[in-house]
Amino acid sequence: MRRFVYCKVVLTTSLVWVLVDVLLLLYFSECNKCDDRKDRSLLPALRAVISRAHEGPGEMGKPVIVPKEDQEKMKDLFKINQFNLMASDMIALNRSLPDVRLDGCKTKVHPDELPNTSVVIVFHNEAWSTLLRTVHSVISRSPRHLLVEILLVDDASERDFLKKKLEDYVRNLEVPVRILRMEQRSGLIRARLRGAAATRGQVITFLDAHCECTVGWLEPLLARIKEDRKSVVCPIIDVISDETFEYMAGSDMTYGGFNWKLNFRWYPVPQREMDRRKGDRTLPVRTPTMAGGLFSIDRTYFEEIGTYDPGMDIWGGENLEMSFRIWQCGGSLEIVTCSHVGHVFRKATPYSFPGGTGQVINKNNRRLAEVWMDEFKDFFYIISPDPHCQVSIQRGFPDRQETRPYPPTPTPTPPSAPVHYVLFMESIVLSFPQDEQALL
Ligand SMILES: [Mn+2]
Repeated sequence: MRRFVYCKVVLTTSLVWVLVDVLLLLYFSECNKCDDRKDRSLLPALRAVISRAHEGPGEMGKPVIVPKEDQEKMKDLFKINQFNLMASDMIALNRSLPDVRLDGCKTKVHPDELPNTSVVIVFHNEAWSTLLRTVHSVISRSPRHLLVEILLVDDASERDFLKKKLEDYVRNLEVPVRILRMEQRSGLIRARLRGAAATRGQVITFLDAHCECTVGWLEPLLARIKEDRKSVVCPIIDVISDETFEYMAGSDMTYGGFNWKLNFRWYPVPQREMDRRKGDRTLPVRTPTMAGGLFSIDRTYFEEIGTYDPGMDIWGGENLEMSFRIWQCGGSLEIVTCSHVGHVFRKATPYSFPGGTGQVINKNNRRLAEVWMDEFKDFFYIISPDPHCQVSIQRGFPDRQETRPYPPTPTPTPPSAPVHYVLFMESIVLSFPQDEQALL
C-alpha cells in the first residue's frame, strides 16, 4: 500500500517537471523570434557567417549542385574553361574549406624566422572566379609577414574582365598584387620566368591560376626551405572537381614518377621512403618528379640551377624538366605532406597550342630528353618516334653534380650513392610495364 503511495508521488512530481520543461521550451522558442529586434547584437551577424560557412554553395569544400533548369546553360559555359564555370561562379571567392591535414601537422611548431615568399601565378584566359579565389585563398591563409606580394602574369589573355577590371579589383586587396602582361602569347614557362625575375621575396612560390590554398599551407613549405635551401618543395595537391568544385583531399601515400612517353605518373610511396622517415607521415617525402606547377624554391637556388628551360613552348614537359634538373644539380625535390593546396584538374585542356598540341609537347619532351637523360633518351625515342621534330639545344645549362643519375644498366645501387641516383633508378624501373620489370 505504502509502495503505491510512493509511486503516485514519484509520478506526479515527474509530471510536474515535464510540464515545467515544456513551458520553458515554449518560452525560449518564442524568444528566438525577438532576436531580429535586438539592435546592435552581434548574434545575427555571427549566425549569418556560421550559416554561410555551412550552407552557401561550395562552402566547406562541398560540391555545388546546379539546379535542373540551369543545366543546359551550365553545359555551354563548361566549354569556355573546360570546368564547371557556373558552379565556380556560384561559390564565394573566399569560401571555407575543411582542414584536411594529418593530426600531427596541426600541432607542428615552425621556427619564428621563416623566409618570406612572392607568389607567382600565370594565367591565360582564366575565369574570374577561379583566378580570384586563388588570390583570396593565398591572402587569407598565409601569415601576412611571410607573403611579400602576389605577381599575376597575364600570358596575353583576350578577355576584357582580365584587363582594367582586374587591375581595379586587386588594387584594393590588403597584399600588394602586381599584374605583368606578356606582349604576345609566350607559354607557361616564359611567363613564369618573367614573373620570377620580378619577385622580391626570398622564396618563389609558383601556383596555377585555379587553386585554393588551405589553412597552414605555407609555413611548412618555407620551414623546409629554411632547413635546406636546396630542397624544392611541393604541397600535396588536393583535387577540386571540375564538375562540382568539391574539395577532395589528396593522398600522402603517392609520389611522382614518369613513363617513357615522358608523361608524369603517380606511384605509391615506396617502403624505403617510409622507413627513412621512421614511419612519420608528417615529414616531407622525397619524390623523383613533381606533378605540375605548384612548388616553392629558394630564389637564389632557382638562379643557380639555371631556372626553367626558356626554349620550352606553351605547356607540357616543364614539370619533368624541372624535376630532373633539381635532382641532377644537387638539390632535392620533396612533397611536404603538411601543406595542402587544391587544384582544379581538367579532362581536356582549354588552351590553344600555336603549332599544334602534339608538336609542342613532343618538342618540349625532346629538349628534356636531350639535356637530362643521356643514353636513356633512346627509350623515349623508341616509344615516341618523330623524325620531323628536331630540337637545337643551346648550351647554358648548369653542370650536373655528383654521380650520374642514369646508370646504363640498372644494377643494385651502391650504398654510398647519393639519394637522387636511387630515386631515378626506382622511377625508371617503375616506368616499365610489369612484365618487363621482371626482366630487369
Ligand atoms: Mn592547372
